[in-house]
Amino acid sequence: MTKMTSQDYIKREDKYGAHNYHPLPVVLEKGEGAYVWDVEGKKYFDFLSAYSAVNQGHCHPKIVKAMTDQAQKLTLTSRAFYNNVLGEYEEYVTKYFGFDKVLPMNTGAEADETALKLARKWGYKIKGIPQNQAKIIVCNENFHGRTITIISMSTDPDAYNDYGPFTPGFVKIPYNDLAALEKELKDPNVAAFLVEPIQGEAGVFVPAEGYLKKASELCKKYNVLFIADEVQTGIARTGKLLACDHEGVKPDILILGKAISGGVMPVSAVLANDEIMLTIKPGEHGSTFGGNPIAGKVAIAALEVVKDEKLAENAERLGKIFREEFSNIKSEMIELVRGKGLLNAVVIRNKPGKTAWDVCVAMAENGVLAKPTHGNIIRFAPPLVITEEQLREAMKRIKEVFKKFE
Ligand code: IF1
Repeated sequence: MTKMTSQDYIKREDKYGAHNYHPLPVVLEKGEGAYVWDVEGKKYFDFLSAYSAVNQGHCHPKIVKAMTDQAQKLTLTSRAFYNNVLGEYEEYVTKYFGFDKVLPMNTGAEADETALKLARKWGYKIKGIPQNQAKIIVCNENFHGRTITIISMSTDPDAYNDYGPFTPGFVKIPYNDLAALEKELKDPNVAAFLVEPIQGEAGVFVPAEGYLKKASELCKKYNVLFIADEVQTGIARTGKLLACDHEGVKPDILILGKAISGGVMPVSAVLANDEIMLTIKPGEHGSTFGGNPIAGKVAIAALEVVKDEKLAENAERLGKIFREEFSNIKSEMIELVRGKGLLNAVVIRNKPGKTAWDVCVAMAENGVLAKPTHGNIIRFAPPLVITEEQLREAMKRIKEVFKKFE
């Protein structure tokens, strides 16, 4: 049997798999730290980190060991019974982030949905909003997942077209606009404001200094829950443990996903204090795999790695070098570079044959993997374990690519 080529793998996926993605023509087989290898053995720097789920680097030995050890003992009990791991994880993660309680789920979307349900429940039970009148404020260009309720909040036609009818009860305001937020907060039926501290999918939109702080203060003033979706910006990605930490903001509800498991399996979490969390009673929410023993052990290991290897500090320091180096690249293709920590994006002036996609294909050929979002924005988000030497080597290759397009 001859060895399959990348094209063989691509053709097979095209035949048997849904066409809900348009991947770069790269077929990966192995990952380790900041590197991945394709089926032809070509080595790449991974500058996407599975959309910031692999902050601890690919196949981190400590996290993989936690997973395989637990998998030999007990994988899943469901929540119909107790097990010896869930409480250990719940205590660890609530103390780690400073909240009374955690509601464990699996994907980011499930965690966002859980936060929406908590906000509505709190709105009716505690704030006293009339039944079925609760409103939740969201920002234009948000991304919180792909469920029908979540895309009901979206302003991106690709996310919501032909998926109606939509879930009601959402008010959309411009991101980074405190006046627009305050105007809506005055409505006594508003239960919560859901926001990404940095809008990742939209193209790494970093709001003005103080936006998060002021927004959380306005929410307090009007008795509205401030919900931070840190699925992508959390777990040290932006140079602090949470993006909210840059402004000392403590959300009422914190949503985590992706790198809380180091990317080895789906783990997500919703954290809140008792007044909010205890509005959900037994039997009022759940999930088959939510909080399973493997997820618990994996998340503890993944969070220990963040602290032990000082990933936030590394992201802060190397992010500055990345943006500095990028601003020195003289290319009329580059409109601007923006970001925080190691969550950065470059806006490309697309021209025929010189689009963000063309740049990403050329970078892949030069051993750096990244992917465009919204046509002309390239997100650069390497694993936070990347060393300065590796970053500089990757930058050298990125510069070579832009030079080629001159
Ligand atoms: C795709 C985007 C990134 C997220 C935030 C919740 C979720 C995500 C802030 C849902 C997920 C992923 C989903 C993936 C690509 C990726 C993505 F481009 F779609 F938006 F990262 F920017 N909150 N983001 O970023 O988490 O249910 O996926 O575990 O759907 O294409 P999930």
